[in-house]
Parts: sequence; structure tokens; C-alpha cells
Amino acid sequence: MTSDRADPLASAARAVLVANDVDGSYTQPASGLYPHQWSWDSALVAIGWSTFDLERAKDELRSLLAAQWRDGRIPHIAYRGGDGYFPDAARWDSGSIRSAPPDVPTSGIVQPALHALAARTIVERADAHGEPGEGTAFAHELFAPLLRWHRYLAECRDPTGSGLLTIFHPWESGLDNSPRWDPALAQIDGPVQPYARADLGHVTDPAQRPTTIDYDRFVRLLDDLRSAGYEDARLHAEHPFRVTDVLGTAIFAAAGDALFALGQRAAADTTTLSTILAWRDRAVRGLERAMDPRTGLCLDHDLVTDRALEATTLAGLAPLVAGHVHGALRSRQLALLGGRLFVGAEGLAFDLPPSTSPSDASFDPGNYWRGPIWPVTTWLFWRALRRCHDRLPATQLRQATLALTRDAGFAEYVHATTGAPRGARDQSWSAAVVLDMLAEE
Ligand code: 9WN
Repeated sequence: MTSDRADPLASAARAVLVANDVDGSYTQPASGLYPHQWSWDSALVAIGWSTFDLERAKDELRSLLAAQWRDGRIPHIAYRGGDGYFPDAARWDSGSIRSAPPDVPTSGIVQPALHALAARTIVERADAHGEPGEGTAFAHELFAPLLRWHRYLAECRDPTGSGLLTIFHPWESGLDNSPRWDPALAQIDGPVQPYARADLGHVTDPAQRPTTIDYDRFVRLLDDLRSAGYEDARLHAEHPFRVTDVLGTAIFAAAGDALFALGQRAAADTTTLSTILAWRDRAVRGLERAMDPRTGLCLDHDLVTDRALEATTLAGLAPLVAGHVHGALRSRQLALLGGRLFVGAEGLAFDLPPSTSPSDASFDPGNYWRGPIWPVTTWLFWRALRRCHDRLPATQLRQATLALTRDAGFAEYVHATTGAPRGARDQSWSAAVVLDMLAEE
């Protein structure tokens, strides 16, 4: 297989996936804090598994897809891990939704669409190291459900064809308490039905996690979504949190390339293949239109108040993740990534981009998505820059991420200026992205 058996970092990363594996079917993002199966975590851990166990990698995506709804959405959580996480399955009540799978309780929202990227990686590694025909067989197996997933996003999350995907909850972005969402969340108030957080039982320092006010709003939105039966048409009309998500859109565009490649391997018809490319191109054009010419950053938009969301975060560089952005726009974004807003900011523990720029007033170096450095977001940029042959920055991001994990282990995130591990220790996707980086260079 592709990962280096002798490298102690690779062995340690593999051990994290093995320790978080449950019955060979799904991988907990982190035992204790995140005991169930999360959507975009599963895509990343499948990539990690594919460096040393192709069959296990395939099973990760298969078990996630068993939770796919009939409308095509892949829910952000498939509840498989027993008690101990809030919100629990009952809060979402997916059992009352006809489109939801009858045999596995799920949440009703989505996360970024990394899955086709994961499937393509598995196909490529099966071509290189698997049995003859294994890659093609897997492409055939996964193409139809992944096509339904992309169709759901293109049609139900971008019904006007703007190119930008709408999210209805900060959890859908995967970057939950990012300052990107502060102005939109500030509109959410009113009473919230009683609940008890479980996260602070695992990460006991509240300064590393979202605030109580944030959580109240997260729960209030969840309850609204459940009351609306997760019906997209209704949510687009009346839900109180409706924002376009540039990073989620960029991931969808990048995954569009992967889905196209899977479709070719699965002998999809030309109309279907052109539709996939049209969705991808529409997303790229949407990102281009969302650029702020003043700063060179790509901005989310609050559809409720019709205002751009102006926080200076890594999501502002979403076009780099999408690919297919060229010329002056691309050069400017690359300069921003390496410059004083991100990698070149003063005082960072590593030469890596923090989740929120230290130049932003809300920068908080140890708090979750408000400042820390996350191996997983660095991986998004590394992957995209490698694919586009920007070898130099990609190599630097890789080296710095390997240095970070040698120091801090496979923490969920690290304090941006001290480099101390924060959040969960032994987070599966941190191990997975290191395995992918080790395997690919
Ligand atoms: C809510 C599992 C997930 C990640 C998200 C990350 C965090 C959950 C939480 O953990 O979110 O979905 O309880 O905080 O923000 O990106 O998928 O690792």
C-alpha cells in the first residue's frame, strides 16, 4: 500500500484510525466527543484508510451512504454510537421524515461534499495497488449515489442557479462558530427548548468551544429545521438562517471534477457528464461573482438581510479550493494565502493558515473555528494546490502540517500562536490527512 510502514508518524496516524474504528464499518471522528458517523469526516477518513486498507476505506463510504436520504442528501450525522452526544437522534426526529432511511437515525442537515473526492482517491489507489478491475468496480458502485447527492445540492441548495450553495445551519458549513456567521446568527433569538450540552464534558475548557449563546442559537435553528420537516423549498422561503457558503461551494466544485472522473469510469452517458460539469462551472462562476474587489477575498452572503458577510477567514480563499480560477484572481488569492493575513501573519506557531485571520477583530487563537490552525483545512488547500501544480506552496503546507502533528499529535486543532493541542486529541481526520500527505509526496 501507499503509506510508509517505517515512518513513525504514519504508524501513529494509522493507530488513531484503528482505535476510532467501530466494528469495521464507521470511524468515530473522536471517541467521546464525537461518537457517531459524521459526513465530511467519513470522506476524509476514507482517504486516510485508503493509504493502507482499501477495503476498509470503501466500507467507510458504503456505511455513510446507507444513511443517504431518498432526496439525495447525505446527512451530517448518522447516529450509530449510542448515547453521550448532544443533539441526540431524537432531537432531529428523522424517523418522522419519509425521505429519511428507516433503519438508521440521522440528522436532517448536510456538510461539505467531499465524498466524490474520497471515492476518486480510493479508485486511484485501487488502480495503483489493488486487484485488476477493483477501481472501476468501485466507481460503478458509488457513481449513482454520489450523482444523486450532487443533484440534491445543485437543485435544492441552489434553486435559483446562482452558483452558490445555501446553508440553513452553521453546522452545515462544518466551520460551526466561524465569525463568518456572527451577523446572521445575531438575528436568531427567542426562547430555546431545554437541552444539555455534552461537548463540555469532553473538552472541559469552554474557551476552546462555542459559547452558550452560540449553542442556544444552534439548537433553536435545529428545532426550526425539524418543525419545517427539513423541506428545502419551505426553508428557502422562511428559515431565519439562510446564507450562501463559499467554502462549501468550492468543495462542491472540486468534488464535481472527481464525480466527472468517476462518471467516466462508470461509463455514464454524455448528458449526465455534461450536467456534472455544468454544476461545477456554475459554482466556479458563483465564487467569482462573490469576490470582494477591495480585499480580494470571496464572501458569503446573508440572504435574509441581503448583506455580504465580511469576516476575514480562510473561507475567503475558497476559489483556490475550487480550482478552475486563473490569472490575476488566482495570483491575488495565492498572495493572500502566503501574506500577512494568513500564513505570513505575525506570531503564528506554524507557517500554516489559521481558520480566522489574526487581522480580524474576532480572532481568538484557541477557540475552535475562530482562530486555531486545523490540519483538515490546510489539507483542503494542499490538495487543491497540488492538483493545480502550485508545488511550492503545497510542499510548504505539507511540511508545516507534518511538523505540527509531530509536535502536537493528531489534535482536532491547535492554538494558533502557541501551537498547543486543542479540542479532541486523536481526531480521526487529522490522522487521515497526514496519511494522505505522507502517501502522496
Ligand atoms: C457538529 C466532527 C464534527 C465536524 C465539524 C466540527 C464539529 C460538531 C460539534 O465536529 O462539529 O457537527 O458537535 O461541534 O465543527 O466540522 O464534522 O468532527
